[in-house]
Amino acid sequence: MSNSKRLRIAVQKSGRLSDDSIALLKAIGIKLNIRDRLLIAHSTNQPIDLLRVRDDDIPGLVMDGVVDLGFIGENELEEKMLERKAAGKPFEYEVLRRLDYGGCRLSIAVPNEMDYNGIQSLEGKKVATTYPYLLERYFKDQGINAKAVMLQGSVEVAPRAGVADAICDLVSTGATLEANGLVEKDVIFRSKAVLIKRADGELSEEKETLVNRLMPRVDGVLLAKE
Ligand code: PRT
Ligand code: ZN
Repeated sequence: MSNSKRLRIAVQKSGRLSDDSIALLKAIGIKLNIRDRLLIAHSTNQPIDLLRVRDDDIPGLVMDGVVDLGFIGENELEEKMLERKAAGKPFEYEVLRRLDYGGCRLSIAVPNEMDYNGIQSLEGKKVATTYPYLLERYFKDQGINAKAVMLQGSVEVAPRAGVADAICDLVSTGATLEANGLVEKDVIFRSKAVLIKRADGELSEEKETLVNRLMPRVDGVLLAKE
């Protein structure tokens, strides 16, 4: 990014968190000129630049100190933290605020016809997921020997395709599970969107002052919506 004096904020370019994150920035008085195809958007009234990327990239951008702040779902944040920790990469961050959108749960679901008597029914089985680190941590905590099979998409069809015995995926209404003949069994993680800050050293005084000026406005917006 061109000017390191400007506060850099990473947001999801296009997806479930994009609109609410942009709406929050606007609600706290940040004017943005967003052009659809561009990676970077500059604020016209604050020393702030937005980096618009895939949500998967946001934890790493914050943890590597490439951006100062980021909006991200806790599910993705925690998964990437575990992955980076295992790989010996920087994995630290600070949560500034838990937000009021992006709510979902990461759950284990099994085919309707499966005889399921608790998590021990998955002993020795394969479970398809996009969140292998969160799932394997859960198996470990529960003392279960099961295998997380990584799939980037179409997780809900894995049992029918014979790729796995069960799945572990994000759920909000449950309609996707139902449409695929699956039943939600164990919630392993509850998630919302959060605003995070890099923790790899202090921000410059100007940036810190700006963040400290913006946070009460975020609180005001969250409170007004309660
Ligand atoms: O392109 P990019 O990588 O940026 O986007 P993405 O496709 O990885 O993510 P996106 O936009 O789908 O989701 C971004 C974040 O939104 C997630 O990481 C969660 O924090 C949050 N979120 C909230 C959800 C859901 N609710 C959700 N329901 N993310 C995904 N889903 C999917 C789920 O995977 C399943 O396919 O919706 C389906 C289930 O929904 P129901 O309502 O049928 O239960
Ligand atoms: Zn993604």
